[in-house]
Amino acid sequence: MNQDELVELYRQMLLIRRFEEKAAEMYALGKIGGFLHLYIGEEAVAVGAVSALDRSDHLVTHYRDHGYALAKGVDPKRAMAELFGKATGLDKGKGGSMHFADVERHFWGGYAIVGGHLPLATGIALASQYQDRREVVLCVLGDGATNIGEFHESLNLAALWRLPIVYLVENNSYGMGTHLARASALKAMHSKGCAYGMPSRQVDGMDVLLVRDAISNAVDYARSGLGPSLLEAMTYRYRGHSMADPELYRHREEVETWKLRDPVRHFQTSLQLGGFFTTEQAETISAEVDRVIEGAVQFAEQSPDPDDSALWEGVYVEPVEQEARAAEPVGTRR
Ligand SMILES: Cc1ncc(C[n+]2csc(CCOP(=O)(O)OP(=O)(O)O)c2C)c(N)n1
Ligand SMILES: [Mg+2]
Repeated sequence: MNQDELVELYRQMLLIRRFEEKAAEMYALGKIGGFLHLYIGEEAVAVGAVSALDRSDHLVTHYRDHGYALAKGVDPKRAMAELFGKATGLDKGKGGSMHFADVERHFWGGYAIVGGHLPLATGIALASQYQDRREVVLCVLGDGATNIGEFHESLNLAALWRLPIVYLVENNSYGMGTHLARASALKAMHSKGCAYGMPSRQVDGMDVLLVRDAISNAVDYARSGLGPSLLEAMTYRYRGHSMADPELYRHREEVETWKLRDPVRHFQTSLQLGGFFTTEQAETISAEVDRVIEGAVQFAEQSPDPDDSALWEGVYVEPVEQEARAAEPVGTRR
């Protein structure tokens, strides 16, 4: 990677960190309602993984989705507006935190049902293979989702049909308030891949370049027609499961120990030591990111609420639209 690309990875991680901090603040002020699952502490996983994709590759993830949306290039203004439930949001204010999506960027969500998105992601990979598009799917899930039936059904078919998909488990040790040692028979999530004969490995999820490297290899493997892989990024969420979590299941010391390896600070230090940027340049990036976040909040505040009639929009696909889509030649269908 060249200097600009490295600095861009840093900027994206900082953008996610500040976006999430601001979202927490806005939630406390009552400007954001519903659920809010923050990604603070896990930034290196999304940024490293998405940087290994081509623009047309597909991304499907679970409800802790803000970081992935921003890494895939979603406009922070539209993301913040979605949290505020405004008409200018990514889903016109009707999806909220857990359902970010951006069809243009092949970012298909944001799913609230644990493991429910795996068959969808696997289906997108099947479509890519069937239509010979050479687009790879990155499917992100939590450690908790590896115990769900859809995980096993999806990995089985993906391996059987050699589908172009990479399953990436974010192992943050917990599913809500339950430690994975109390929920999973196997402690290493990637070892579950051997049941389906697919390449599997663990990677340090606090190091953006290591994540990027691991995902790049898996993406190349998938794109060349060899099939799926299962990766496990070891990471940690600094905040509770959601904003409503009193965090009675873990000790403060555990959180503090993980913070010592903070992915954003760690990467900033590496870049400075490597001579890729100076302290002044880091400060300039920080100020720029702050401006973007302030702009996003302003945009969300000033945007209109959805009209009542929006309740009836986007519920069903019009039959005419369906027919038109079916008539498109194979390979151009969306
Ligand atoms: C099928 C299903 N069961 C239970 C829930 C409630 N639930 C929401 S998040 C969650 C924990 C998932 O943990 P993990 O997959 O490790 O993701 P993380 O929150 O750690 O990122 C559970 C059990 C749900 N949303 N869907
Ligand atoms: Mg988890």
